[in-house]
Amino acid sequence: MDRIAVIGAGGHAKVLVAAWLEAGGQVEVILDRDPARIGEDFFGHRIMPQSNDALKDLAAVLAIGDNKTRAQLSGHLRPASWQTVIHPRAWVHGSAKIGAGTLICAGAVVQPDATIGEHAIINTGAIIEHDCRIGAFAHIGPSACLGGDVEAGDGAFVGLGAKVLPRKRLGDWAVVGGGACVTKDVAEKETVVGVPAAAI
Ligand code: JB3
Repeated sequence: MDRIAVIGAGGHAKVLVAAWLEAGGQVEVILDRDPARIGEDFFGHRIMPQSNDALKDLAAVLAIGDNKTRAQLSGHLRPASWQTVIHPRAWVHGSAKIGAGTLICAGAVVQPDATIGEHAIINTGAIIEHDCRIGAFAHIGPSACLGGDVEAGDGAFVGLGAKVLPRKRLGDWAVVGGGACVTKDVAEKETVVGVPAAAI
């Protein structure tokens, strides 16, 4: 397995690096933009400042939870490639398509014919049912559950433990609050919370 560059050194990076190491991967460098973090130890590595030089000839992954930040960084960082990270205790059907730079966490389930875009996060224990289509930079939170044939657009966020009923559509950059239950389509950039989920 490649030695990769990890971009970001916060809580999400802990989850991502742990998954990568568990999958037999190795880390070459950890990059963070916060000057106060530089030189700190992170999984046995000294945190370095972010630069395209540091990414030269390396595969990299965006280990930052904020969807907009991952979208911005993917546009101006130039690693050799973007690394997909799948925890060995995730279950991903062979027919599912997972985009470059995407993280599939421990206990997540991705069923047949689901497609997940680039730089997305399928967090701990999330369930992505058959034929789901999830856009780039989306984040499906821990224990969230998407029924069959759900569509989540680019940058969509589904909070911890939320449920989305089959065949519902979440627009680009839509936000579903933790614990919500989505029973009807959610418009682009709309935020919904509660059971049944309603716009706020
Ligand atoms: O809820 C769960 C299970 N995880 C959350 C995750 C999805 O999002 C977690 O609890 C946090 O809410 C959040 O994790 P994240 O993104 O690691 O947040 P934080 O702990 O604040 O760390 C972000 C790190 O990324 C900080 O060290 C920032 O300095 C760094 N960062 C932010 N923007 C950046 C950039 N680093 C680089 N290299 N480049 C950036 O543009």
